[in-house]
Amino acid sequence: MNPERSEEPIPAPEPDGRPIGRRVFLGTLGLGALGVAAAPALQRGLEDFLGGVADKDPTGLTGLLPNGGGFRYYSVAASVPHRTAADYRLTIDGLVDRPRGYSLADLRALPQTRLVRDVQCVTGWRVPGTPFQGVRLSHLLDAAGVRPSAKALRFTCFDGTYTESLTLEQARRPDVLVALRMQDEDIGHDHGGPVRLYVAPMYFYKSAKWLSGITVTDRVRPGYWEDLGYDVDAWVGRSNGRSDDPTS
Ligand SMILES: Nc1nc2c(c(=O)[nH]1)N[C@H]1C(S)=C(S)[C@@H](COP(=O)(O)O)O[C@H]1N2
Ligand SMILES: [Mo]
Repeated sequence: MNPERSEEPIPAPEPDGRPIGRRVFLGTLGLGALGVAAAPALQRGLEDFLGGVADKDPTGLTGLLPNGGGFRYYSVAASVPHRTAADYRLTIDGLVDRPRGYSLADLRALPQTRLVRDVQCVTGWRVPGTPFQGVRLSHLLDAAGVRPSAKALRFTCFDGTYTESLTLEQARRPDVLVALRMQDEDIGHDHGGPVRLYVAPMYFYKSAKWLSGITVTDRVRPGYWEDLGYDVDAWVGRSNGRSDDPTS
């Protein structure tokens, strides 16, 4: 089942514990209450509520397994095609002088950066000291030749659904990677492999899995969760009404 397209009411946590239907909930968004009454509930539970349907571990038992590693697997798409070194491609286009596509081998041949930071999801779970490795996004931007009118990036994914955004200034930070490895292994399918974005200082929803496109744009276009109420500037501990310790 695809949670986004479902017409079924999906139980959602309310502050008082009563479930509400999805349509009712989204209707509230449509009325513009997003910034007012609905915001605290959104910030606590929206991802669990919509994304949690596709969570591969609704029982929470993964945390007890040796390979769980504290991560929960998230996908807003019901199914995601597998891509390998043979058919993976990352395209960079938009406001650049040299648009191009990168194969996995192309990306592996570029200078690699390894970072070890905590991962923090906006729903509350945190995984300490997780290694990510890949190519600095700034490297790919320099290679593409970003035009002066450019202000932001839009990220797209081969799940066909998820999107993300960064300002150009954020994207150029040295702790933002186009990641090929996670936990010192090639990124597996469930964690968004073969290539995902890794934005170390921001909530993990910024780290788009199954990354397939980077488009340089003249303004920020909010991503999937941001259209549903999450903060566009997603600094850990300084956004989404949360006070977690920073991650980077
Ligand atoms: N394509 C895609 N990327 C995504 C998501 C998603 O649903 N689809 N979920 C985001 C959220 S909310 C989190 S917490 C992390 C989860 O990453 P993991 O599944 O590797 O734990 O991926 C982020 N990137
Ligand atoms: Mo998340």
